[in-house]
Amino acid sequence: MTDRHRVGIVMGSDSDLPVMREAAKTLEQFGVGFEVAVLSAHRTPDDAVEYARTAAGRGIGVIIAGAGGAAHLPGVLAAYTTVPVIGVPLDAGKGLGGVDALYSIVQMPPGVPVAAVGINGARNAALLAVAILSLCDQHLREALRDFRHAQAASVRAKAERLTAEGLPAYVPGGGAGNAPGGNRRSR
Ligand code: RP5
Repeated sequence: MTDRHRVGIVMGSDSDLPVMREAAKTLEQFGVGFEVAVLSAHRTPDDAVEYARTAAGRGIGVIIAGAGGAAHLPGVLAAYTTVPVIGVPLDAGKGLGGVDALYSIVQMPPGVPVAAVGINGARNAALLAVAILSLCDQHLREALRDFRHAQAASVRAKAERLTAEGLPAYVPGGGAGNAPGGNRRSR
């Protein structure tokens, strides 16, 4: 990680951490510094406003804000800063499966935009943050390009193995030796 915190990862509850930590892991992969905070638009509104007002002064270039339910956090943060905000709609597990949060985040009225990724899309939010920061950072731009090349190579390798082994023998992710759930990942 770099010494500077360039991304603010914010979430409405610590119960959002299992999903939002994917954003942190992805930023670590690119060596992008970040800070993490739990703030709620409803439960700690003053703290959320203070966070947004002071973000630019701390050198934060992008805010990733995850929230579930009636997810107002990304919009409230965006209202108090011109730092770009990427909203991550979360499936809080007790509402409408994340569609509630998706609609809350993606349907910002004109004037104060929030970029929205898919439900639980914390990794994509981080990749988008890297892309935004890379506009003014050649090193990061090259790292993002290398990541895309490596990702493409990984997909091609799987396609080649599928062709070589045939459909009945092919096991996504490489077979039984993988960690649980590993065969679902294509990254
Ligand atoms: C939202 O309410 C949070 O972002 C979280 O996704 C959801 C549930 O929060 P907890 O009741 O688990 O604290 O504000």
